[in-house]
Amino acid sequence: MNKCLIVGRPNVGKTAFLLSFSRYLGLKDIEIKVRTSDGSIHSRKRRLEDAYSELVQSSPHTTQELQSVVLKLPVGKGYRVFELVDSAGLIDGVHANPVIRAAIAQTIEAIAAASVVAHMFDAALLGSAGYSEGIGQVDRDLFEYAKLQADYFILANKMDLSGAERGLELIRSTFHQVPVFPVSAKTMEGFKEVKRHVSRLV
Ligand SMILES: Nc1nc2c(ncn2[C@@H]2O[C@H](COP(=O)(O)OP(=O)(O)OP(=O)(O)O)[C@@H](O)[C@H]2O)c(=O)[nH]1
Ligand SMILES: [Mg+2]
Repeated sequence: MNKCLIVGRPNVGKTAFLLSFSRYLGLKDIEIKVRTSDGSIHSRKRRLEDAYSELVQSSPHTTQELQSVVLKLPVGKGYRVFELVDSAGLIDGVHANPVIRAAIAQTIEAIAAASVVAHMFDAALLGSAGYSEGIGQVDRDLFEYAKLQADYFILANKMDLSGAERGLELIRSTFHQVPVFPVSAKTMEGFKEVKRHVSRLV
């Protein structure tokens, strides 16, 4: 099955996007498949809103394993089925916690294997706190690597917050010649355009 991998620094909203996009496509109950870094896989079905309250948190490094949902995109008279995969947040440098290091290693392996990569930024943080806070070296490296390796696009998230328009401009002026979609995982702004784009890639 084709996969679209969501990557980015901690707290940019990757998990919120996974769940909101699933809701946008009509799901109310959700089966989340988790792949642990030792290679085992387990799934759990539950209410989407319960998953959201548990898995989306304001603290960084909440997601420490690959977790995915199988989604159906309407295409023509039929559907295209694909797996949307959420990952552990990437950081500059090496984290002191071995569990987080293992999670990051798992994300990096997944990037190397992915055919579609969605690289997410917190546009509001970037717009309000500036370039050095909002874009890391890891973002620049990921951009250089993933655009060669996969169908690559950028999600500028948190467009519902003030400062995000400025952040979006900074993203567009830094990362050239790749599609950039302004979105809000909170309000679902921009989801229609992402849906159209992803349905061409998966
Ligand atoms: N206002 C606003 N807040 C958002 C949006 N997306 C995510 N958030 C908030 O940002 C915080 C982080 O969201 P997560 O989805 O857990 O972020 P993540 O990228 O998965 O983080 P890690 O798993 O730690 O890497 C939470 O407090 C969310 O409620 C958005 O579009 N708008
Ligand atoms: Mg997460």
